[in-house]
Amino acid sequence: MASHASRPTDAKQRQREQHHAADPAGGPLTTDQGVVVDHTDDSLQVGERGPTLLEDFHFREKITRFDHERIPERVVHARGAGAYGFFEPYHSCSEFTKAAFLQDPSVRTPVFVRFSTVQGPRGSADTVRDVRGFATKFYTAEGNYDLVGNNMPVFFIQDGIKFPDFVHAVKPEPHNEIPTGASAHDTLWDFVSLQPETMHMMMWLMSDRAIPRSYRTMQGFGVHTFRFVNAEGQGTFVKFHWKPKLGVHSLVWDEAQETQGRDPDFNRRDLWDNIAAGNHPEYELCVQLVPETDEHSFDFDLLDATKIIPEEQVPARPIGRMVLDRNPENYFAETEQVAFHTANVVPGIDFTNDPLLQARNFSYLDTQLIRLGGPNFAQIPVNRPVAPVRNNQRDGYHQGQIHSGTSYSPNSLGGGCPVHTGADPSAFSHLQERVDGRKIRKRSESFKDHYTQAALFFLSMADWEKQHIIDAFRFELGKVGSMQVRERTVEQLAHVHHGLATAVAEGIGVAPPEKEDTPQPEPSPALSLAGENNRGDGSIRTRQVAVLVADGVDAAQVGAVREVLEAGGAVVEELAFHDGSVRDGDGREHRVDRALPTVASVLYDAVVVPGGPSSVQELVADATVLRFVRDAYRHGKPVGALGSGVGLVAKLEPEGLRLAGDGDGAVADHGVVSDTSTGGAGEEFLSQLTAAVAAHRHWDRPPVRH
Ligand code: HDE
Repeated sequence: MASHASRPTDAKQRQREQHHAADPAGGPLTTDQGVVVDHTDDSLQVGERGPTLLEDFHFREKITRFDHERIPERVVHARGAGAYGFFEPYHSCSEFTKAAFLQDPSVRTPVFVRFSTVQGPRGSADTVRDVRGFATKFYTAEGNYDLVGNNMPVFFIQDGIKFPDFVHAVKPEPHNEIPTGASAHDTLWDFVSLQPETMHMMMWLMSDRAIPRSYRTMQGFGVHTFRFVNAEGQGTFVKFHWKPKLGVHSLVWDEAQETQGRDPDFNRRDLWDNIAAGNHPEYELCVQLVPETDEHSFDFDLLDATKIIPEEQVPARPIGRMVLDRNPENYFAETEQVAFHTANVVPGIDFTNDPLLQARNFSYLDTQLIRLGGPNFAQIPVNRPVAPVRNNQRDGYHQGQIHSGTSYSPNSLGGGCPVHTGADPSAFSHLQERVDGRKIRKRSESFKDHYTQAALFFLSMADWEKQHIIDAFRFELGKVGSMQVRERTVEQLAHVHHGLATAVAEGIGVAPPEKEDTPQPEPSPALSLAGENNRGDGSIRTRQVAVLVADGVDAAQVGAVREVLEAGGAVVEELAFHDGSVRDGDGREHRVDRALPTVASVLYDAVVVPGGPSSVQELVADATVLRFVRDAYRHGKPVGALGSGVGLVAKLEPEGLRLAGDGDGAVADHGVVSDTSTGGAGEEFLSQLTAAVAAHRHWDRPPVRH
């Protein structure tokens, strides 16, 4: 299994074979009318060189169907990847919600999840700097519930009426449709610099959260404050979090950019391959609960989607887990046609008056009508509830039901069906919240602090995360042509953190801002990727480790490395100059997994160079091999070297790479693990290598010059 396989893996192959065996269309080719076709390779024409005949209905049908294969892509979140799975609660949540799927640990609710990027079109690259969508459809016994979240807990704007403005600003510019899948351009930053409520979200977008290593190592958030409602009709405010079991891991920007070319499907492939190989991604659903009586006890407004509730203030309690264990059969039918809607709620889950959520509750149904060509999209298999559907809604494009009987209410001729007595305790009934006020267009005063939580995010970061944020602002604003926009953005940043604003200004040719008093909130360690809560289970499961080999490689060392890493759940791939096999140090044939020219360092999480003098001699002479190791080091990845392999890694010492001191045993320095002894890979080396891989990245290395 590999995250960048160019040939079918065993699992994939098996899946295809099973699929074909089960294919009901396993007979002769027919038209859409079921007429068997005798020939599909040549159109019907007059003589061998004559014109094509209009009466060739098979040709016309085939081309017409082809011409109509596309539907409008999503206005935002066009590029996505989906998977099926299940959700099960850990315990009953009846104290807070009557939602049936949150009551019984023995009840598994099927789910479909779609991960996505926001800005780029369907064919854009995966590893762009962007927000990721994390949308979950729960097919519950009480109807479908959609939790349509993102991998960041806040949003760019506070009121949905600004959404078209924001999206127009971030999308490619209208005259030349540039840039694709990127926010580094004038119109976005123009908007940002004039709309300070974006500041908190921009901190997240400039952080490593915007370039996740994998959809499997990404958090999800419901963003808005929602409401749980229990059987007594009592409401509780709730914020939803998904926490990945493997921890939260990201790429670095240089790597993310290169990966866009090396494997534009990097995240999509990673999800697919891991599910196919049985490495089923798992996420914990956590909730932050706030009693209604505490609605006003925060120094921000719970209805403001540009704010988080720090986990130190209100803990995120785990209430269940979701496992994704099945790939879709057909991308279009399932991942493209899935239709999420924030207003798809079930009894026990309700809305708040968050003006962003209220706007979403209109938009998602509306957008499906155009995208899926009419009102019957809930009948598409991926959208169909498992709960029975009975109502008087009729007809319309793509009606798939053959309704009979009456279609109005009240009726007597249809026996009064479908009934709605209003007395059914399991029916959805909206929480009876008292609301009164004037009709006004006015942002609440309680929504006006745009800087404190932006500062909170920055102050909560580890030093390397802060540096990545500064670099990202410099990169993005460095691509902005208008100096005015650059300056205005720096002015905004100056309200967040003077040091950040100054460092950004220096990188983009703008005068540093005046020192001013900026907010000094207490940091929230839960926000940092370095924080304990984001490290996952500490295992090396599914990490991709490259082992570089050539003729003469020490097969025993490779075997020992493979055995230990694979036992921990990592995926080890031996890369040689060509596919097939090499000769090991004893002249025996030794199979390799992949040819080096088809892959790159950025597609792996770690690299190991085993010994074998002639293998290393051949490898060291090749610039791509040195680049492989250099890139891994630059990107903070573990580097392992054994015996003569240490000599290869040492070639990069003049550039600044740091190896731990000499000595016979295994030594490690910031994730560079080496052992010059000529024996096999010893226990000490293997345990240090495993620890280095488990740490994922090693940030505080001395930099290399190259
Ligand atoms: Fe969306 N959003 N959104 N959004 N959104 C859509 O619905 C919209 C917002 C999110 O994989 C669209 O079916 C408005 C916040 C995800 O299919 C559209 C506003 C959050 C997905 C739409 C927001 C999201 C969408 C486009 C401001 C995080 C992809 C196609 C009021 C909590 C779902 C579609 C999938 C998709 C509207 C803001 C997440 C146009 C008007 C906040 C994950 O209806």
